[in-house]
This record gives sequence, structure tokens and C-alpha cells, in this order.
Amino acid sequence: MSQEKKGFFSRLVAGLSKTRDNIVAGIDSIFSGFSAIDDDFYEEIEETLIMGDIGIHTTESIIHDLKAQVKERKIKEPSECKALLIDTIKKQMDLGENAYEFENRKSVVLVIGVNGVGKTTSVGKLAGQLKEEKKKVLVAAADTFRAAAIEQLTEWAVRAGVDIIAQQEGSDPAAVVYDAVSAAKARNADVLICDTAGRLHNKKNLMEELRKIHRIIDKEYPEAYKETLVVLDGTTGQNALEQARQFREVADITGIILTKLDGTAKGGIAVAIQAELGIPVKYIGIGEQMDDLQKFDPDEFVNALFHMGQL
Ligand SMILES: Nc1nc2c(ncn2[C@@H]2O[C@H](COP(=O)(O)OP(=O)(O)OP(=O)(O)O)[C@@H](O)[C@H]2O)c(=O)[nH]1
Ligand SMILES: [Mg+2]
Repeated sequence: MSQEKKGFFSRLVAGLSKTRDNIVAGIDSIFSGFSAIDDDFYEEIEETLIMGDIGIHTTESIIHDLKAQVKERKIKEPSECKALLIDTIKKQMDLGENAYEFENRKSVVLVIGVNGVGKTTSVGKLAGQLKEEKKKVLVAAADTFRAAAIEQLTEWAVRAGVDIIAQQEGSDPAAVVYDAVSAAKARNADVLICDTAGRLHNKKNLMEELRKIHRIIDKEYPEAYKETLVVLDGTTGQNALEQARQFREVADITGIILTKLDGTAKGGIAVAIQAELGIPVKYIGIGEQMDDLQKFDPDEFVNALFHMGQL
């Protein structure tokens, strides 16, 4: 593991401390407090996982799986279940697909999500990291609602050392995307990342706007690989799950960026999103700096959560 990854892992461990208090402390006391594996034992684990935002369905499958494993391996001691439980949680999150194809292709990444979840910040971080990997990156300020939004993305573009395509406040977001696509082709950019405005209160408008943007990309840049990432704020727990469901109705979501996992007690939501919706969490954010965004690794996440150290 590189120095940089190690740094991120320890910050993840630190960031998840409240989630750990919320889930793992409870689990540990169950493992040490029970002398036999019985229905009460399973019920307590179930309750702790649900309270920890892991999600009801996911928790049910975890318990189901755990029971099967205990039976198969003829385990009698509650304390022996911990490693099994950790493996079972990891298994729930394994979607087994190639999530980062867009990095290897000419691509357009559309970043969507409701207000204040961390879209612009994530666009900036992602742009900076891809640029570090020697990719030619372009960002588009398709959130034209506020001048401040365009300024904010401009600042990130400067920090990341990438070009930005923007128009004036109030202009048509689809027109910005049109410009950006033309520029991406003309400049032979590898990845074009589009920031968008955060609105969900009017689903019809949102749907229309996203459709329009997709239509332009499809028509003007059919050869591009398309990635649509929904940004969710990890501190909102079950609400984040609900937002993902709603966005799934209006867009072909290819992944999730889960932000603000630093300092929240609701980090269990990462497990729920992945397992319950079957949409891969592709990146997680654990702070406001450039390197506070990383590819999501379920194994690493669960290890950090249970403070298992690096494998
Ligand atoms: N602690 C922490 N803060 C974050 C993270 N990601 C974003 N933020 C902060 O969250 C706030 C909102 O982030 P933005 O990137 O502006 O969110 P947005 O979705 O673009 O917001 P709108 O454009 O207003 O819809 C900012 O203060 C960010 O610095 C994160 O991973 N951790
Ligand atoms: Mg924004």
C-alpha cells in the first residue's frame, strides 16, 4: 500500500470513529456479553446493525448468512462469530464489476445530486486526481443557478490545474454542456466532468434537464463513455438512500460518490447503498481537501470500520 493510501486509510479509520462507536461498540458488547448463540444473540446483532444505518434488507441477509455459516462451521462460541460477521458484511457489498472503466476511455462524467451534498467539491477533487494521473481533464460549470457556483468550480479548477468551461449565471446548463463537449473533442480531453445544480424538489424539471443534457452528450459525443455519478451526503443516513432511489428513477446512475464520511455516526449507510440498491459506491469523501476523495474499497471500508488494520 502506498504512503498516500496509508494516509487515507488512517484518516478513514479516524473519520469513522463515530460510526464505529455506533455499530462496532454495540456488536463487541454482544459478542462478549452472550454465552450462547441463540435467538436473542442474533436479534441483538440485527438491532445494532439496523440502528447503525446498515439497512433492513441488508441486515436480514447478513443475519441469514451468518446463521448459515455458524451452522455449517459448527460454531458454538459467540466470540467466534465476529470474523464471520465481518466477512458477511463484506460479501454483501461485493458487486464484482469494473467500476472505473471511464478512466480508461474518452468519457463524460455527469455529477448530480441535491443541494449541498458535495457535488462541486467532488468534481474538483476528482479532476485534480485524474490530472495527477496525467489525464487531460476538463470541467464544465453546468450549475448556472448562482454566480457563486461558477466561481467555486473555477477555484477548484485552478487548484486542480485543469481547464474549465463556463458561461454566465442563468444560462442554459445544456448549452454549457454543449460548449464543454465541443471543447473536450477539440482539445482531445480524456475526461470531461460536469458539475450540475442540485434540485430535486421539482422532479419533472430535473428529469427534463438531465434528459436534455444526456441528449446533447449522446448526439454530439456518441463515442464518449458515459458515467453518471450521484453524490450523497453520508451524514444524512437513510435520507441518502432515499435520494439515490429517487435519482435512479430519473437517470441511469452508474455510481455513487458518498461524501462527508468524516465525523458522521451514519457511515453504515455505505453498506446499505451498496447492498440494498445494488448501485456501486465508487468514491468516498472524508474531508474538504483535494486528496480527501478516494475510490471506495468495501474491504478496506469494513476493515476501517472494525478497525481491523490493513490487510
Ligand atoms: N467534511 C466534509 N465536508 C465536505 C465533503 N465534501 C464536501 N464537503 C463540504 O460540503 C459543503 C458543500 O459542498 P459543495 O461541493 O459545495 O456541494 P454541492 O453539492 O456542490 O452544493 P450545491 O452546488 O449548493 O448544490 C462544502 O462546505 C464542502 O466543503 C467531505 O467529504 N467532508
Ligand atoms: Mg455545487
